[in-house]
Amino acid sequence: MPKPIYVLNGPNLNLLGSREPHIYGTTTLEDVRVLCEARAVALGHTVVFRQSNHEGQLIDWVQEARQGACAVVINPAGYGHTSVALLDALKTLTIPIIECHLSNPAAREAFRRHTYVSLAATGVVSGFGAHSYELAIEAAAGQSAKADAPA
Ligand code: CA2
Repeated sequence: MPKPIYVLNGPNLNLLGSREPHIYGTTTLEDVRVLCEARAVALGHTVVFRQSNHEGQLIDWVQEARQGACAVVINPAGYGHTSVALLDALKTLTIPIIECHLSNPAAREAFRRHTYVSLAATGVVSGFGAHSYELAIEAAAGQSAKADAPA
């Protein structure tokens, strides 16, 4: 069994499903966790699924992923647009990093068009609501298998 895929969620995503459904949908974060687990298990993987409103906590989990994960899926939420520290932590990883967004930040306010996380990401999935996470799990599993394949 490969190491787990870490799925890390940033600030305010614990409110998913209860506010701004026109932007983020009605799916809760617990629903998203169930979707991620199902997709991962179908692909022979497991997930460690976490959310924090605190930048340092997210950074600690990224550092933990250096040893503990085969890939990271991260929805950095607002910290994607602001956190050089989170970028610095992600840049220490040698495993695939999939940046994931429910909405399509590129189609929203100008300040959402830049994310620091993208500078470290292997790829980005955005705009498909909760399905973005399922696509991100598929990408993480595929990229991790590619990284492990003999040359
Ligand atoms: O589309 C995404 O997934 C975002 O990462 C969500 C962030 C936003 O800052 C990014 O630009 C795009 C916001 C997360 C806040 O989540 C909420 C969920 C429900 C109600 C209120 C906020």
